[in-house]
Amino acid sequence: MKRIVSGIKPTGTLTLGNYLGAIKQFVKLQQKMTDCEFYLFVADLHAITVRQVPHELRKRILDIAAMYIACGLDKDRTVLYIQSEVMQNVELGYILQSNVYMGELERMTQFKDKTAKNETSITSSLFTYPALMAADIILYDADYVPVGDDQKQHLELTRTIANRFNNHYGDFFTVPEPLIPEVGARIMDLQNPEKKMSKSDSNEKGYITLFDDPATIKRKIKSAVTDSIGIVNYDPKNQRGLANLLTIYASITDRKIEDIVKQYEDSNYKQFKEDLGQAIVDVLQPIQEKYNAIVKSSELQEILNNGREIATNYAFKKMRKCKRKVGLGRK
Ligand code: AQP
Repeated sequence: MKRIVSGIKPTGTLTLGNYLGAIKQFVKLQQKMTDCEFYLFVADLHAITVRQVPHELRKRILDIAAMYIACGLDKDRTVLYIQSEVMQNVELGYILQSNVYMGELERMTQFKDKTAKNETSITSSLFTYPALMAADIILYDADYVPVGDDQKQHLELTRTIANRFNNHYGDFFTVPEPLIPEVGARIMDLQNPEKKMSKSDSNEKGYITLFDDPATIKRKIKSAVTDSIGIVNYDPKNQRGLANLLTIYASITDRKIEDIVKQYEDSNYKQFKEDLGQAIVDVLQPIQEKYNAIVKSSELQEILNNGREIATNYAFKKMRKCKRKVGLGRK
């Protein structure tokens, strides 16, 4: 059976970008790829690469786990776990740090972007993050990893690391393939469509969270940056903000961009934005209801306990063999 692995960092409140670019794709994959098993984790160790407030972090970990289920993942076909609860992730992460070069890590655009924004307090774990990410994936012999556009480079490095390890120590890790969605691959910031929508962004107007109420969602869409052209058309070069809204519209409703453009050919941005706001509300409201029902339930705790047990069993056996390959320990 093929395995798909993916995770989300609890660095902020989940955004529409996380939903459309990752969680929704994951739900679709689960419906389509019935012969695959799904390992999904909350990447709390990655979150602490930048300073977090402990009680907020702990709350977000459960929020993300609950949201995964609320967004429609089949809990009976998902091994859902918290990254820090499976210690072998860290163990392998360290071994993989010894199989990746400084130059490779320095080339990662996400690291370059983050250092550019926050020049004074860059942690060493932010720099070595791709080695831990590689461990998250290859420890479980993932065949596929669904990733947004922005994570493509990290996955490429994961493949490089896995191949390097296999070449040096003999075939051992499965080399994962990326699964990149066609629509919704990259959702941009509503106020600055030059950068992607991010949950840790300081300007709340730039993103919609999965917890926003209907009025907030509509207000944020209404104030999203567009242009003075005034015609609903998909032109990412000259109408970047509008192109982003069209991408969101298409992705959230599972429609084609050209059909939406046609629908609004005699209309204006105001009507378009009102309908888009409503379309987002229609999708997020039932998700929020499900989230409220599950987040404090014992069911969620059971799902996470079960996930931890399955992931640990696999990881324990894999690491025992991995350490033997590398020559660590006594036997
Ligand atoms: N704007 C986006 N459009 C499409 N997909 C996105 N993802 C994130 N932002 C967008 C996808 O969500 C998954 C989980 O991401 P993550 O939390 O592990 O890391 P990230 O990509 O760094 O997400 P954020 O929201 O931008 O977090 P911060 O602000 O902490 O850096 C990934 O599959 C990602 O592609």
